[in-house]
Amino acid sequence: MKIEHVAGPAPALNAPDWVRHGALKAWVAEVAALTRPERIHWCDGSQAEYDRLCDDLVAAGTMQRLNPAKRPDSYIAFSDPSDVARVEDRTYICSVHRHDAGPTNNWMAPAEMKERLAGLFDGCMRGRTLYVVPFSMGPVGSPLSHIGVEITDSAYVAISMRVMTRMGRAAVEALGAEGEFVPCLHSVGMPLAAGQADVPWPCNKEQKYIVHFPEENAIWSFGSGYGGNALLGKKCFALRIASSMGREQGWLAEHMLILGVESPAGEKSYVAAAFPSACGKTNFAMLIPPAAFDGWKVTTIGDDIAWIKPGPDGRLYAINPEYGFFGVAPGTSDQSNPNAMATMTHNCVFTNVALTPDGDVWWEGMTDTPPAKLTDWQGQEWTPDCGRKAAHPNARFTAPASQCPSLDPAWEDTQGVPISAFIFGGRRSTTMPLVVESFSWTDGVYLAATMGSETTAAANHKVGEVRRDPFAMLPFCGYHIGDYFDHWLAMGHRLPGPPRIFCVNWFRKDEDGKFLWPGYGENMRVLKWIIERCKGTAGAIESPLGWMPSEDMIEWKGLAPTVRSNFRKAMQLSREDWIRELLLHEELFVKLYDRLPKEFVLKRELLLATLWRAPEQWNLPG
Ligand code: TSX
Ligand code: MN
Repeated sequence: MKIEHVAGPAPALNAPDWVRHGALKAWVAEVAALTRPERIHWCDGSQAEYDRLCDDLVAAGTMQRLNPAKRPDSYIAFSDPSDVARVEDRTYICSVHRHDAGPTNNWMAPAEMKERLAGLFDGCMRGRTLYVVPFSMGPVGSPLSHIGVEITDSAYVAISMRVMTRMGRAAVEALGAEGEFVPCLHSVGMPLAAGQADVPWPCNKEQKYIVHFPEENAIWSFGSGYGGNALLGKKCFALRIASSMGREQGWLAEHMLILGVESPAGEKSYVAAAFPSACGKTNFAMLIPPAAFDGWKVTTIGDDIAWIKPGPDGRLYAINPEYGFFGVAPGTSDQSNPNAMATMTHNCVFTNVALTPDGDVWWEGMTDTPPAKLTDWQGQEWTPDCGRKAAHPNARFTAPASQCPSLDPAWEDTQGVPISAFIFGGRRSTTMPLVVESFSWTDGVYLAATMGSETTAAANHKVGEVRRDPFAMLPFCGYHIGDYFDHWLAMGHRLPGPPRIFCVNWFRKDEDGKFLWPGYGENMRVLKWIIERCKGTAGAIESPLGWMPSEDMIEWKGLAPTVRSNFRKAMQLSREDWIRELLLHEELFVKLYDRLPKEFVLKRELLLATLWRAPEQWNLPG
């Protein structure tokens, strides 16, 4: 991207001899001239470099080393209390035409936004090091992979990018002299005057901007050092920019986990699944089947993002573009997710969790009984009766995927893994059945487009209200969400045998507010039916909503009969609930009206017509 206001002296470019890309060097020089860092460091991605940057971060007070006997090679960081999560209201899609960003994204004209950003970035790295962070999203050299280069003035970002992406020299070498890369410009937005002391977590409390230019595949982020605001390979590149690239180039960038299921006969299937936040996506990606499922194995390809392209055989193939996990820590335990706990025993960066007196970490939900004394995420002394949370609800672990015990052997395969099914799920205490398979690709896209989730205590809104989150992509789609639905419809119609589409709901409750389904590892029972539907070996009943398993089509071995007896309730469709639900669908459709696929209007009418019949005329499992 062209930067207009250039002035003042810049430090030596310092490009190593393995950087042969002229346009990359020119971009770095241009950014340095604008932002005026004290020095420039090109990241090679080596262990020595990681260790040195971690030492620097410890010296700066950003991180503390954890007790090597408890948590080897691991660190804890406390962020500024004003910089703890993605800032959706400061996130922009800057397409030339407002309508191409759609009604669900913030928009500003690119020229106007660039002018504003150029003002903010002018001199914003004074007194700091500019790190050049080259990275590959996906295995280096895979036809499904894409390369980015993040310029950042945060060493915390540089070391996090080494865990979360294939970062360093190999990515630059794959780029060659004129390969394409996504320029990702990031600053914490807190320049240091001569002699000014730094703070442990620099950020800009007044101004934050997370900006995407989908028409030139560029990202500018200002003012935050946290998570998706700052690790630009993840939500900004791998979802927002990549979704826009995928639409142009005929592929999908999705907010999906990818897991493998191996049957006792050794048959392997892969599924990709989308869930909104607070549905246990990482837990599902690392699921451990119940003991009764002897010989069944679940393996992990990824827990957050999938890049999916049609292969030469007409099937869809998926990669996980990431290299690590940036997971929510609170709620993660040896009960909810032993594989995640094992992944973070070493080489892990924890952010905004609590620190134990013996130099280890703790968070709400990690153990039933909290430690008697802690240092909380704000550095304050904490006791169980103090009335505050020890860890921030959005506290994170950053750990290499390679340390995950359930990691799939094919996770770095350059051709990706073939996807048999897409699964969509939300947190719904009513209305949505435990599982349903759509009648067709078009019907499945409708179900995914209208999916919603009940809000939990984590954010500042009414608890229990249903929020529509189409494909779990609402905050992550880099263009008009109506066009996105259309792209999904078109993708399916181009394939000879597209994956089947399923909806699940682990969170249905009875009249007393008790969960009807045990969840966690027991979800294997639903997953098994899904896999067998794909193979054509499981039966189903034709309900008004789609194909559903009856009780005898589910494997119940090893589960208490009381749980089994809840199945019918967990599968029920209520006419009242569904008529209310379809009114809410219309609320969403009105917002997207001129770019809403016509199929959706008709599908909604068809559902309404079917459901209006007396429930005694419905086919339901039971
Ligand atoms: O992650 C969850 N999954 C998916 C696991 C593969 N959670 C945690 C959600 C918050 C992130 C779940 N919570 C799941 C689930 O399937 N189901 C539930 C609801 C639930 C909670 C507790 C019990 C049963 C269901 N039972 C007891 O605590 C005994
Ligand atoms: Mn996510």
